[in-house]
Amino acid sequence: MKPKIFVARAVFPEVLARLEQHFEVESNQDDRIYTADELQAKAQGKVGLFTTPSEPVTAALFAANPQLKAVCNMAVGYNNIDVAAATRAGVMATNTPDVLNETTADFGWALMMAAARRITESEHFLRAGQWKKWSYDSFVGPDIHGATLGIIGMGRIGQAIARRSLGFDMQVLYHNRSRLAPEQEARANNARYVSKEDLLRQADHVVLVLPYSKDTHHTIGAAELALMKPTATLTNIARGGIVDDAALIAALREGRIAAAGVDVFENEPAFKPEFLDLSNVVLTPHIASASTPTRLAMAHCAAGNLIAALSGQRPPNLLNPDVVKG
Ligand code: 8YV
Repeated sequence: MKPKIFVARAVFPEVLARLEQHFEVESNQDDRIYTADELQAKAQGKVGLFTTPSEPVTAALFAANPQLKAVCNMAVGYNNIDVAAATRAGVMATNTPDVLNETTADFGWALMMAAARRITESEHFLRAGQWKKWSYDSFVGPDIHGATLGIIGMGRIGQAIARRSLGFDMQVLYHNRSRLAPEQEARANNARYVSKEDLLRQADHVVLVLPYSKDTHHTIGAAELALMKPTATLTNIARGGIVDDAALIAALREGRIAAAGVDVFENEPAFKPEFLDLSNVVLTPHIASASTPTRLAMAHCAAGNLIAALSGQRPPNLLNPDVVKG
């Protein structure tokens, strides 16, 4: 008898086929996002779960499913999983770091540049048949090249974003929980460590790439937005909740910052409808890692973690090593 797992969201058929070689797989056929209670019910009798950040994996789920051994998230972020509760329950939790660094960094740049250079706004104008003449001030915005880039959250993705700034002759400021080693700063286009406040005052383009937790909730709110230059842009490819979306909407509406790129929202896939009334924001549906090769690599990474965890090996991306100690 193969061990039973539940795959909580639709996934590449080849990854499902790989999992089926090892496990008896029940999968989410309609790709609906399950509530915590529904996932808890689906986990009954399963030893492994394949999840994404849309699914809340709670302490109650672990309490109701003592047979569970591993929860493998297809994402680098894992704020949907109560890892402390997983550890207490002896359940391995894993994520998919590294495989998405470069693709996510590419997208951070694309979104920042689209916001600064007003790409979607001007395309809507063209598509609406409003382009009647050239004008010296049509869709002007801040420059990218030669500007100061501010990165909040200087992990692997933040560093990949910083490296790309070399080609744009930018200065890089960063803020992070801890300062990088000098050789890491050098590789990140000589990024300079500053306080969050100094970064917000000085940067022309601020990019957010930090993990979400209760400590990083509303890292950017009204007070922080007030520090930014009126010509600056803000790009959030981190997590909804890092930014106070209501405060961002107010700042954009009042022109207190020039523009924003927003890929993640508080309570997504729902988002504040006021965003839609603003022309100075580029809105995307949480797609920073969405290149075909990267999403496939993420899915295989999560599957590999599940296979390792349920065959008595230490999964490569174990988040709670205390579970396998001793
Ligand atoms: C995922 C992400 O695509 O990795 C993460 O943390 O936010 C994205 O890369 C998304 O979470 C769905 O798995």
